[in-house]
Amino acid sequence: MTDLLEVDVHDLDTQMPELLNELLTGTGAIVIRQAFSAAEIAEARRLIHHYSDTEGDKETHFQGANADTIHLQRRVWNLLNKGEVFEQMVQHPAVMEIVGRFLGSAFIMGSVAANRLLPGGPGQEPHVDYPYWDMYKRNEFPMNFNSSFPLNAQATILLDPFTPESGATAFLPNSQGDLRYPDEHDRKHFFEYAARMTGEPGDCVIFNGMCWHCAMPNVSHDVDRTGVLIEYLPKFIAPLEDLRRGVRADVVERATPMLRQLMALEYPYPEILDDNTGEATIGRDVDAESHSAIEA
Ligand SMILES: O=C(O)CCC(=O)C(=O)O
Ligand SMILES: [Fe+2]
Repeated sequence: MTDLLEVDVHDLDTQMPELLNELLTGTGAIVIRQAFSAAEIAEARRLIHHYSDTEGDKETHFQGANADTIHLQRRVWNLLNKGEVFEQMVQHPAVMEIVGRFLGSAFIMGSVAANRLLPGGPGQEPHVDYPYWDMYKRNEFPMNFNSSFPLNAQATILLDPFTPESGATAFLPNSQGDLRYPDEHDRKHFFEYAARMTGEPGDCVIFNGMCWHCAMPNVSHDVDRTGVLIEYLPKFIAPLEDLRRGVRADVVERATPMLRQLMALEYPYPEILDDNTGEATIGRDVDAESHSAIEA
């Protein structure tokens, strides 16, 4: 069993090279133990249960084989609209520092959603995450596309005990290097050698979305297992959820500079350049303001 490398939030600068290597070329996953307080976790869990009990069935992914149990896997999307606690959760200071180094300081958020697996709920097929998530259509991606630099960082915040029984996310350590979507015939190897992202409520796992992984079946009788799934992307990747259009005005109005950056409000493209007046904006010699809240 691979133990997840634990982040020491009190000595991040010293540990940073080791953490970044672990994500890029090591196992592909690290963990911040007890990143969130019991009160934050309880509030997030209450809200997600409320929305998943009252909203209709939502789009989900990697569940093509589970038509009979799909109702036991519940998604809640666009969490920034569903409680202030999520505004805090997506901008945890240590996560921002690590992801800012991993993806570049102007990184954005592509999605913040919950995955709730009730007892009996199904696991997913092993996969890679957005923007790689449909790489089984390999010819739609650039030639020589490779794992040498990252275009995704995933954070999973555990709201319940993630155990082998409750369906803790499985991942194949070091599988990110190949950068491909696992085939059907890779699954036997995957399930034989997969490690698990186990932990307690409040823990936050950060992993490289190129690493093969999946939610596992919840075979417990009593653990209603929920993870908050946050997808971070470099500034130039189109986000999965349209936060610019989808997040309510009151959330945008009270957003910190970091949250504005995460919602891609500071990233101007695509733009109708034809509407702009004749000043120079980009170039080393232009005295442009930084677009990054982290650099500010
Ligand atoms: O909920 C989990 O354990 C993992 C979910 C996941 O990997 C996904 O939906 O992309
Ligand atoms: Fe995933």
